[in-house]
Amino acid sequence: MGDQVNQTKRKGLNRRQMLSATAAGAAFTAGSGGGMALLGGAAGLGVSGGISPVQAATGKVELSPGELDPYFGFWSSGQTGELRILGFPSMRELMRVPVFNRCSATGWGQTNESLKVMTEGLLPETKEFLAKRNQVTYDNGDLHHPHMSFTDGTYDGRYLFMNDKANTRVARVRCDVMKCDKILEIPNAHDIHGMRPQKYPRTGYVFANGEHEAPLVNDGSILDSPEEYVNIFTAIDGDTMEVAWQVIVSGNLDNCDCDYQGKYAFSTSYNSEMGMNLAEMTANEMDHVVVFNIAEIEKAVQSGDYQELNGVPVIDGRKGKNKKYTRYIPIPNSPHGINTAPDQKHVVVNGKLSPTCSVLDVTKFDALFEGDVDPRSAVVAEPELGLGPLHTAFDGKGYAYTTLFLDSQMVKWDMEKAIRAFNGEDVSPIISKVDVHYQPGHNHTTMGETKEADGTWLISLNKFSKDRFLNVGPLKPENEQIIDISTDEMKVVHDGPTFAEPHDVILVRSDIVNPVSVWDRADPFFADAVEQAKVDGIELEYDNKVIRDGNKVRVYMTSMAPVFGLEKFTVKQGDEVTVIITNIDDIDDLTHGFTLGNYGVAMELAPQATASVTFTADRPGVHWYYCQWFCHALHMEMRGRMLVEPQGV
Ligand code: RUQ
Ligand code: CUA
Repeated sequence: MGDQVNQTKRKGLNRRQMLSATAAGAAFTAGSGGGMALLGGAAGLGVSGGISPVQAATGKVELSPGELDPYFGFWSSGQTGELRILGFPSMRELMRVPVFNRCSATGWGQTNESLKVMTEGLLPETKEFLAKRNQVTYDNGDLHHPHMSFTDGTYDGRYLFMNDKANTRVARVRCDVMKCDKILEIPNAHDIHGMRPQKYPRTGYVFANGEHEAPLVNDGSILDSPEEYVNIFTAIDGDTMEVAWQVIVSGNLDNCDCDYQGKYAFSTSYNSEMGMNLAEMTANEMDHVVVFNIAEIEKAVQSGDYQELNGVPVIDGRKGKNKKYTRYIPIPNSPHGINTAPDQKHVVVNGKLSPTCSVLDVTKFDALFEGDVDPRSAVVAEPELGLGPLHTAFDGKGYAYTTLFLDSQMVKWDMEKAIRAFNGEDVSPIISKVDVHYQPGHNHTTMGETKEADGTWLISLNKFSKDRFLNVGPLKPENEQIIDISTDEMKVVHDGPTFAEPHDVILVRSDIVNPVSVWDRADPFFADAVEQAKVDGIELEYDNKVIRDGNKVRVYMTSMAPVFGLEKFTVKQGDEVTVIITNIDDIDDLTHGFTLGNYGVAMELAPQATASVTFTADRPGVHWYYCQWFCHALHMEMRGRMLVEPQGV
């Protein structure tokens, strides 16, 4: 285990610098302090941009054994409800972080620590509703959009935020431990879809779109009066994870983004008609983008120009109401994705049912709020790109890459030329197109939604794989393809199947994200268990003891490869048992687990973490508990017995 101890120092290690230093590979294998010094020295070589220059030049997606990826990919998983972490561009799946789902491996949705995260942000009425179903939280989620927190226009490695369309929630994952620490149910809104963190000055706000319309007071008395239906835009405080304010809008809300100046957020609407069925929703040729004036909305919250609904200030930003808060820019036709370019000036709105993208200039937004200016004056280009534009990514060199869902293609185009063409010049903005397989939705470039977009890779997230992989039955995987964008001709260089349904991804330079390898004993994640232990006079790192408190029993033990601190404990049938385990191994990658046989109980015990689980001991007899994370040559022997004495004994 000696090597492993040394490797706990890996935190903060920068692989790019390591690859640049010739002797570093050997030093790393040795895991010595000398190796660290060598790596530090390599920083002086002045390699920037976060990718190995060799890799950028060759367009190679495969990495050699032991080589680390230059980017983290943070993937949504759609209706699976979790966040996934892949190395990019190798596409090696590194981790699944349970968020809205339950996880058999880690006990997410079962441990007291995770249940706290999953329940504390639910609305009272939801808790009541779930209690009637004998549930404390939802079991499902539909996670579409993962985005990292920003500082000054680029990723800062603090948090990842993500939406749940299924049950109207927004969650936050801590990047230091890669665990979800907050889940907030959004009141008044329905079915959060588009979601983006504020880019400047920092996050700050997390903007979230309620996609589906509902009566503002949704008490069951209204169905067929669409004029009573509203849609709600929400700004969440990303630090406290509380709703800061909401805005009622006209039309529905699909995707959103914001500027690099900290002044405006904006959302697409595909149902400006406020239709209630397909024909009604697609009736108009023009829908819109709604622009939110953040400073004016904050002033309204200060001055009291709002109604309070479920404890949240709700501002009326509907069309024809107060024009200080919102403006509506007409856009053809049922626009979907909306993406701010790294030039910090332009915003691309993807037309979906229109073959066009509309380019907005954020420097023209001030004028929209100042006088009676035609909102279309903020549109500076509207190139025709192909059928079904859904999302656009950027390379930081002035090029945009748009997915064409119906054409099953990616189109590369020149934003400056699109603007010139819009002004009457005879130029075509389209550089090239490449087939993808099949029907792309989101796409993303390395660092592409930040001002540090580096234009190395593009990924296309395709909704259908059809014939690209071995047939696994009627339910097929989706397909993700990596595209080399180092030249004008785009080249598909990698196919990868993936399960339901990663809508979206962000590609983050690996030096930005530096998780720890071992938990800090003072971490707030398990503060409740620490608190309870204090009350019980227990030192979590040393004591192995059973505390009885009426019919509540608290079982404290440690884990250290390959033994649990208690080889057995006894409770009575009907007791409410809480097992609290502290993994005192402080070695990199030495996780244990606690699985209680035939009790449906399992949880992860990462190095230096405390985890706890509560259950009713209603099944008498001997029940083995065992460690389910392979931890030692004697891992199979890492087990113990719970005796449940039958009632009346
Ligand atoms: S949306 S395929 Cu849920 Cu991000 Cu566009
Ligand atoms: Cu501890 Cu396996």
